[in-house]
Amino acid sequence: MLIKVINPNTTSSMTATIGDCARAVVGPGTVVDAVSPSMGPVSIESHVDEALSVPGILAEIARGEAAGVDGYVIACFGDPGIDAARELASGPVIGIAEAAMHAASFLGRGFSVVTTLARTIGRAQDLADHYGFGRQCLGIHACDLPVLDLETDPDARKIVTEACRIAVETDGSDAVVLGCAGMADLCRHISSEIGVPVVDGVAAGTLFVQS
Ligand code: 5HY
Repeated sequence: MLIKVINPNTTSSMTATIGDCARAVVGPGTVVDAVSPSMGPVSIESHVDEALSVPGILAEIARGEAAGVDGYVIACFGDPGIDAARELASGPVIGIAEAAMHAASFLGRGFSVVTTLARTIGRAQDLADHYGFGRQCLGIHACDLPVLDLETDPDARKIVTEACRIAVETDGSDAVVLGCAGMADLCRHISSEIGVPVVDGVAAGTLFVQS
């Protein structure tokens, strides 16, 4: 099986991390192709960024269809272009927000989302409502780190971990959803630090496509 994981931002170091996290969960015989579009924003932190990322995503879906890809993960928490991508693709297209919220709903009565900047909270809330998780999504918290700082700030891991801890305490939630694909590699560490299941949508989405 061939799964194409599309990082809609054009930061290739983040795409490499996302690819590693997807490959870590697939079974033998499944190949993960992790890509970022050749055009689009370096990070996606607004509705404008999301809109600008869509043409590049659709180009990657079209390329994937020609290459015989079985299914796709859109690895950005705003799930940009998901409906258009599904029109182009013959197999499943899964957004990481949708995947993570589904996975978190299996872990308890309610989950918190920890995102990057406060400006992305509205989109995450809209998606929770749209996907039918409005009641289980108990809170959405920003850790105030811009997306690209996840890779460069030496305190990033600590900052996201503490935001997750506070989210669980504040919301009384049973799980945390990481609200950015750039946090994928922090998932295991945060879960062991705070003692609550933490869901990374890259892993969840990849596993949903594989099944
Ligand atoms: C993401 N932006 O997953 C979103 C997350 C965010 O470039 N990859 C991005 O902060 O909205």
